[in-house]
Amino acid sequence: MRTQVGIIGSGPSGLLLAQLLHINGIESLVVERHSRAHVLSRIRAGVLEQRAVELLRSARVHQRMDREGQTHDGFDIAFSGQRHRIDLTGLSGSPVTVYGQTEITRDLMDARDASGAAIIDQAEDVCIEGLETDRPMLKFFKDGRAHTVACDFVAGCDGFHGVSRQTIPKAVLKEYERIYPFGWLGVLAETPPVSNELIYAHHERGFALCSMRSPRLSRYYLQVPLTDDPADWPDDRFWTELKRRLPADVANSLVTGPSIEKSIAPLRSFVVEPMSYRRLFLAGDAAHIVPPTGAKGLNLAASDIHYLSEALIAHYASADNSELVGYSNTCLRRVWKAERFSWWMTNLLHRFPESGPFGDRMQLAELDYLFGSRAAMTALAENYIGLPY
Ligand code: RFL
Ligand code: PHB
Repeated sequence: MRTQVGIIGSGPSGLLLAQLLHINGIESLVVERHSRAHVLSRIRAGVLEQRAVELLRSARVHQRMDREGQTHDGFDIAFSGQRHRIDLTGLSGSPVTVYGQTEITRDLMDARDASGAAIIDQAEDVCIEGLETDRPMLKFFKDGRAHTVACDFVAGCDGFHGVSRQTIPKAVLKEYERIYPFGWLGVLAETPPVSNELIYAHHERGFALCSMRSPRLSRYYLQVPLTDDPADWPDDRFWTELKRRLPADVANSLVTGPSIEKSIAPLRSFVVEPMSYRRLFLAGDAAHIVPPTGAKGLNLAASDIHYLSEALIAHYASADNSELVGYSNTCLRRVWKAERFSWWMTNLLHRFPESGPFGDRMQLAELDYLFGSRAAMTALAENYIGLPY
């Protein structure tokens, strides 16, 4: 078999790339380790920058998003028992859209099916060979049979634990990492959201976040120790702890109900440089991870795919390789700024017991400063709605 672009991973990065290439007449093959049902069962991101929304529109997968996505002009930060609003649209000129990553993935899978091109799921032992040549090959097993696909290029869209990054010689890569000493316990519940905008809560017992997927579906998070297991958190314990971390008026109006998903995600900052090696291009979580506090992971995946799709289109349209050559540097400038913002927002809002009483006071002073300064709120807003690309 052969294809123009071999894509490893059918998360949002891989599927969006496949769709943008398809629209521009470039053929690709998507190879995924898990089943489609498994990929669609993962509950992840919820907040889209306007630029990511526009990219999904240009990929022609916007119809349901435009119908069901919710426009949010701001969000609240709660601390010391009070709520304070960040007016995103007023401060930065743009809202964000709340539409689940699971729904985007579903829309992209439907578009892929409609295009007649395949997603090879449940592919085993996917690996890349021949990276030192001009004709890299994707190899994998499907239903016990070995397959080899000759590619012009390979896109490593296989997330943090994928094979693509591991295939690049160690000596070429530099990795930057920070692991945070806590995780996020997430709960999805068929209850009306407690507020019509998101609430990020700083509390001495730890961070909490009130988010949503729709007017009937809520998503809540609690900062928990990394040693905790979801089984340690029966629903009653979760709701009780969430209420304790929210201002009284919010806690009193919280509607609780049975959880339909519960999981713990570790928090990590990670960047690999460079994001490409010969004909292999890394995109999304394969190249970088942000802690979810700034809602940047999926949005960074989108900007990588914007740059990569444009670069591949230029290559096939006019043999212009300059964007492919510049891909890693172009992405990394935006990646590092989103890393900085996500790290800052994580440090601002979580409890870090090891930083002691001085650290606690610094957080409160920073929060107090933030809401006393239009300049500081504007800086937060312009990063949250997403830096331009
Ligand atoms: P994904 O989604 O991890 O997809 C990678 C795909 O590759 C497959 N794969 C392989 N396939 C073949 N062979 C192999 N060897 C393979 N290894 C892996 C995997 O099965 C998978 O299908 O990466 P992608 O596409 O780069 O997308 C990145 C986003 O998923 C991620 O950045 C966001 O979910 C992060 N994130 C958020 N981002 C936002 O922009 N806004 C948010 O509000 C937000 N909230 C979140 C988040 C991530 C969270 N978790 C669980 C980490 C909230 C949470 C709790
Ligand atoms: C979510 O709804 O899952 C979500 C929202 C905002 C974040 C992180 C996650 O910062």
